Amino acid sequence: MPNFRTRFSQSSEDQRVRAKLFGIGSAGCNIVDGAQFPKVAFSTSSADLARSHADRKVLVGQDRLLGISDADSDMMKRLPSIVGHELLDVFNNTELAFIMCGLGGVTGSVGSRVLNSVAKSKGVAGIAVVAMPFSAESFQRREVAARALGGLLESSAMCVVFDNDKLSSLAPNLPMSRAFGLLNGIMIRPVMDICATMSRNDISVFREVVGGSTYARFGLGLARGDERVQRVVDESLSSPWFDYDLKEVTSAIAVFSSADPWEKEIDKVLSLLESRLPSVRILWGSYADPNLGERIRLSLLLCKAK
Ligand SMILES: Nc1nc2c(ncn2[C@@H]2O[C@H](COP(=O)(O)OP(=O)(O)OP(=O)(O)O)[C@@H](O)[C@H]2O)c(=O)[nH]1
Ligand SMILES: [Mg+2]
Repeated sequence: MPNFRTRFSQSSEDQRVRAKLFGIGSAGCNIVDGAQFPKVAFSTSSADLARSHADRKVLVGQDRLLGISDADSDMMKRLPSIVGHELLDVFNNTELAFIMCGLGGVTGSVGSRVLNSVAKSKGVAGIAVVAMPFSAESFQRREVAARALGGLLESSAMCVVFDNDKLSSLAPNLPMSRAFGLLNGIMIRPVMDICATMSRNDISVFREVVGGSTYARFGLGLARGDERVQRVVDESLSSPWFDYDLKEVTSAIAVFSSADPWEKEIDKVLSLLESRLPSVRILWGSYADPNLGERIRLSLLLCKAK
């Protein structure tokens, strides 16, 4: 099958996709906190919500005033009957829901699946963006995370997975708290880039391109100077999260940005990507980011079958 490019429709600001971020559990609330999008923080712990700057905060628990920091999974499974209307309302005026958390604890692992299912039932495209625990965390956490991931792959339109262990190749010897801060910034990047380029009309093409291969990983390239096109592609494809044969990739979402995007440069980037990703359908977009100065940036989500 030859490569096939599809561009996000270039529409006006008022046609932009209405995206909302959902941070679930302690990690999820941290991940979404800095992002400039409508956001909902959702937790069993009132401490998570107290720290959060989200527009809307949902405390889940039988006693919603006091909050519950030790979530129990039976309670989370009954979530819709407990916070019913609020759980449905949070998806109003939304076409794209980014459901973000660290897997391995109870709140994020169970809550992300529940929210994804509610999004699906409301016809909202749910993109789960999740971190898998470090190996240094307990075996039990990794087991919980692996099970939760299976559920998310079933229920989401796409599930972007960040394995925490791979962070060590990007930033070795970082203390855990700094590593999480770094990861939070990386996890929000594809969200920002998709939202900057995608319009409401693109939801159906997004679903079509991503198709059944809902399992995605992320690579980022940033380059300046001579050969910046070649280097931005090389850097994005050398992401520590692309630790499998690129021949397995079935579709890709590529977002190019620079201070003043230039069609010829974008075309070169796409041609290079196509030469490295045989038989891949690429959904792509571009936008101007004046903060980049002389640099160009490529955000790449590679999708493959589960
Ligand atoms: N990216 C990121 N990951 C984190 C952060 N804090 C913890 N994690 C990861 O996320 C996993 C889940 O941890 P929490 O978010 O604390 O768990 P929770 O969803 O609140 O669940 P419970 O507290 O058990 O109900 C951990 O095992 C870590 O691997 C963070 O600030 N950012
Ligand atoms: Mg927690």
